[in-house]
Amino acid sequence: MTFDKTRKIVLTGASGNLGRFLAGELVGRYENVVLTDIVDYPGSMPSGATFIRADVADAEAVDAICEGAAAILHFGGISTEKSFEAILPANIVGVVNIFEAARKNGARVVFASSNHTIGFYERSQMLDTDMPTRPDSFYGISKIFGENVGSLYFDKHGVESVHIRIGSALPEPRDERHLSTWLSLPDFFAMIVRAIEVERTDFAILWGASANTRTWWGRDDSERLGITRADNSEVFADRVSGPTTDPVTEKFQGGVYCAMDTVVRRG
Ligand code: 15L
Repeated sequence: MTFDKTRKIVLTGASGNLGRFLAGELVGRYENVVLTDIVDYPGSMPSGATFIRADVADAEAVDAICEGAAAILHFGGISTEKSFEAILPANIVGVVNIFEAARKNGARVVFASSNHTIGFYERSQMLDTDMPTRPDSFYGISKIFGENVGSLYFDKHGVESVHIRIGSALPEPRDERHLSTWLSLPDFFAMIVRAIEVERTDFAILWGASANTRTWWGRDDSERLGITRADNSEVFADRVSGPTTDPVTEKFQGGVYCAMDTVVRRG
């Protein structure tokens, strides 16, 4: 069955970098795109989209925005390492609110997970998504939490979700690490479209990376979902910056997140 493009698609985190890219692409394909973020949409809104300012930690607001949605693309919350106090409402409470709204509306969730769920694996290791997680930050823990909420809501309530462990989604890779973690924007959008439109996903995890020669990431649910990747960072290999001088950053897949001292400094 083909996906009905008039159905409502909600995008949280719409004012962020990836959110703005997605918003622009989504309106070209879907007729009822609702954008939301805790901050206003910067610049001009993609034509045809509706914007509602809201905090994902506010369950009532999330419920109202998601009413009647077919898919909720959850890119809201904090997207880098921050204090646990900051992560808690934005990424922990927020993701539960999203899945509750999905349950009430029979919606599918596409979750912006991250490579920081596995950041403390060494760069010499090839990973599959069914290997144990190894977070490198409170941020990474919050993304593991989101994946686990997805697993619970599928098993308990039948809510489908696709969790994309995004590597480095950028127009072009900038440094040597990105040659392994890069996700081109066209590959990213193709993944999102498939995650929204494929007949059935159950609970799925994808590596959010292109077909990079230097990848650290192997098996995931791509085949089951019919996802293919067209781009390879290797074409940029002679243009990226070299390694840093920090041995921890260079040893682990999460890079600088592994080297960061705890950001929790009270008082
Ligand atoms: C992420 O999850 C972050 O949101 C992004 O800012 C980058 O740090 C990216 O990972 C990365 O690991 O390159």
